[in-house]
Amino acid sequence: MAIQDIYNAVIEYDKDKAVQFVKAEIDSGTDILTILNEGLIAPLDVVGKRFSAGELFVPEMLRAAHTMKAGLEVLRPLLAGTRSKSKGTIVIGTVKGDQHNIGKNLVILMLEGAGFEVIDLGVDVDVDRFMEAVQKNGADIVGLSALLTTTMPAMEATVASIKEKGLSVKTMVGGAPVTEAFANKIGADGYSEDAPGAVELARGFLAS
Ligand code: B12
Repeated sequence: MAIQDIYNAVIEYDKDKAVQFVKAEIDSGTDILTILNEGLIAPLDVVGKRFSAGELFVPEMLRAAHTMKAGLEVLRPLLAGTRSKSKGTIVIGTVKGDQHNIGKNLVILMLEGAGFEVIDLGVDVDVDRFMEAVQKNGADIVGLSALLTTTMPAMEATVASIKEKGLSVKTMVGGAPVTEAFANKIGADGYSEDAPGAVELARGFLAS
């Protein structure tokens, strides 16, 4: 049994095997983040590349995502850890026009595990909904996710509105096409390429 088996199960859209192999890797003591990154996330990159190359289509991308999620469910309790008193409130969502939520949900899982209270606005969230939720919940941080180059302008518009309103909330951004340079350009307070990095950012914001 190896990480490669989990990877292959996702590529082959085999949920049962994905679940079975993730359990086996946990039992054999493999690091949880290694299982997540190498077994469950890496194959989605391959699926994305095959989609770009026209070798597979949206239904296959969706099946791979569902298989990955089935494996992720097994890891969930281990990733979430034990809840402690809230360390701060974070409003998070995928920006307008974008339906991708796997990465965002992973970020939420790890933020909650680290003791933050997270308000998940879901996907396709417009500027007004972000603003309302930040104000209503007195959020300390707002997290924005985007997976499409076409929705990165919506991320920029959301950060700009928050700054314009003068809300005292830190902004952090992420998602596959988002880079540190883009985050700096749009004036976001932080960027991370993955979920553990999002936790570090959030801790840093609230410590300062
Ligand atoms: C699964 C998937 C789908 C699924 C989504 C299912 C779901 N519930 O999310 C479905 C099939 C619905 C889908 C649809 C589409 N998709 Co799609 N999809 C993907 C795929 C294969 C994987 C995405 C994923 O879940 N990755 C795994 C997660 C864990 O990674 P992640 O999202 O990057 O998140 C991590 C980090 O980025 C970061 N992070 C994420 N969010 C945040 C937020 C904060 C605050 C922080 C700090 C960090 C952070 O932490 C996460 C965990 O480590 C990608 C390819 C890829 N490798 O990205 C294409 C991809 C994103 N899709 C793509 C496209 C084109 C589409 C469609 C337009 C296809 C179509 N013609 O209909 C539609 C768009 C629908 C819409 N309006 O949103 C393109 C985008 C190309 C581009 N340049 O914009 C990609 C890159 C595929 C490709 N290579 O062409 N897709």
